[in-house]
Amino acid sequence: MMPTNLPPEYYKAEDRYRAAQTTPEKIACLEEMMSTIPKHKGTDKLRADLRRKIAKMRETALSQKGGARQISPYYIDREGAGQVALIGPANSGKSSLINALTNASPDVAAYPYTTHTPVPGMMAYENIQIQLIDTPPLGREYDDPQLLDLIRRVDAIVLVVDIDAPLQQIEECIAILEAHHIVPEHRVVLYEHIERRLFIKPMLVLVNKIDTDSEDEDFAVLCELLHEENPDQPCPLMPASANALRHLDKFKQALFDALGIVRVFSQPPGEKANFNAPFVLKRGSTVADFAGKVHKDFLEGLKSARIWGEGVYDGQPVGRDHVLHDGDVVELRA
Ligand SMILES: Nc1nc2c(ncn2[C@@H]2O[C@H](COP(=O)(O)OP(=O)(O)OP(=O)(O)O)[C@@H](O)[C@H]2O)c(=O)[nH]1
Ligand SMILES: [Mg+2]
Repeated sequence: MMPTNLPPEYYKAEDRYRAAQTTPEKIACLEEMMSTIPKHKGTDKLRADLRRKIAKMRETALSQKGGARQISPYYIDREGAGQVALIGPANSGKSSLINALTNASPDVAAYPYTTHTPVPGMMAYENIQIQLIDTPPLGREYDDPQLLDLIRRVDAIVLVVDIDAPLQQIEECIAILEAHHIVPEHRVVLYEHIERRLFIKPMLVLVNKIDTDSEDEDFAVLCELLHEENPDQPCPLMPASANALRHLDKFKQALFDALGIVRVFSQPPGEKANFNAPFVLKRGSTVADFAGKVHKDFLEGLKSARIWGEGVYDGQPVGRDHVLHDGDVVELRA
């Protein structure tokens, strides 16, 4: 029984699914199909079928890793503590920022559409690495489905705009994302009553080309304007200059915060913790989650844990459900 009330986007995604060459592309299309199906009794079976198909494809993808990656540059293996896409209109300085912040060196040029395919790079932040992906421009005439699928997969989005035309660029890019059901976290209240599945992503808006104090003033005006327009959903604006290397440390820290992760250190009994090698966990993770990451033996056999860090006294014994904070040091015993 095929429900007849599927939206047109479902069929568009289905067409793309049929044309897809690689398993990752196929998975992305199936996920898109899934997200367009309204949730009610009449679609239960269809959604269950799709879920099964996606699970099967994922297995196939795992068995052909490497091969698939070569075929589609849009499918980038996650590395480090988080995967973040730098997106935005042509010429806003995405590639320049990737050059300034990571070990990668994509081409930079004064003409638009310099970047044709995504390029990943690693950005050091204190004792962790965050993966940043340079992407081709996002624009009305350029809403490339592969790029949108890449954005659906990442942990956070950095929207890079130019201080010369920030308002229009922010509005246009967010409109394109939302037309494809990708909603920045700060705007999620606007979608409270929407039935379908949304891709909700933490977002920072990086206003680039703030090269001097005079642009700092323009940036301050922009912040005020946007805040007045939308006091309830404050847009997380950050200044930057890729060329003059200004404000970049603050950006790194804001991005770390946006990723919603904590760094926790393992201290083997009788030894010192290695502060260069944190375990990275989602905010809200517990001692039990941490134990599972450190060693599978601890999952079942964890006897006790002691902790040094926030909200505890040094070496305080804690249970499996204790929620960890960034920078905590934990000693596990099996
Ligand atoms: N003044 C100034 N110019 C910048 C800055 N960052 C980038 N630019 C210039 O802006 C132009 C575009 O930079 P790119 O880094 O290639 O921009 P992009 O967003 O990657 O562009 P596409 O790949 O075409 O989407 C180049 O001429 C850069 O030199 C900055 O911080 N200040
Ligand atoms: Mg570029």
